[in-house]
Amino acid sequence: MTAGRQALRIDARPQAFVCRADETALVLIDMQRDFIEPGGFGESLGNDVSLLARAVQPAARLLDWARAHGLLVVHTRESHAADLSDCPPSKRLRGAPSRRIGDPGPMGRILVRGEPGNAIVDALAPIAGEWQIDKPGKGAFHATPLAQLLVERGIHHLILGGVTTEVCVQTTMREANDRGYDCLLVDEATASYFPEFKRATLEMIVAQGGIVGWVAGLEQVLRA
Ligand code: C5J
Repeated sequence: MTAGRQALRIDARPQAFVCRADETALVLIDMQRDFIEPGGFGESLGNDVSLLARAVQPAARLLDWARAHGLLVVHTRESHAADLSDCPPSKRLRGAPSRRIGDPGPMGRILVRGEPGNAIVDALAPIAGEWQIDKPGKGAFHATPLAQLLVERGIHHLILGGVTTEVCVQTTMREANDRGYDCLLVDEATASYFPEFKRATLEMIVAQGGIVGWVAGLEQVLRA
């Protein structure tokens, strides 16, 4: 049996998560400077971005593990076209941020594709062969080619990390769950500006026998 076809067994809640490396993708959601570093979208909404920075090092260890096991790696970026044609007014105008999507900031235009702030943080920079999906919504399946690409690659299981837990990560996980994917979220590799929202999200995922999916600690994954 080739390495990719071997089963990986991860101790998880609510029960073990079993997958094959060649049928599994690591999906890192929106680990972007715009959310994690000062001066971006996250801070413009009044958030303490240092809370998200905590997930970077665990996500880097998870990424190393996925690369070593030959998993497909997918990085997503929440981003909009320069003319904001894919940003509905309901998203741009909601709330009272200090800077709106498309406004200039210290890392370039907020949440606009190709701007410095829109890049993945250096510690998690994609390498050749990894997919980068630009997504205008919170879920990674909305208005992106992700669904078709995963089908073409024969992917059945997703291991997820990224930010923020209760917004883009949870939305993506629910979209994937509805599309028939078994999804595992890695605790330390995800973070929220609201720690209580992260905790509640992890509990929602595993409740009722895993109604949305599985949750595991980083060490449990690394031992698989
Ligand atoms: C948010 C995200 N929180 N990546 N985006 O607006 O979770």
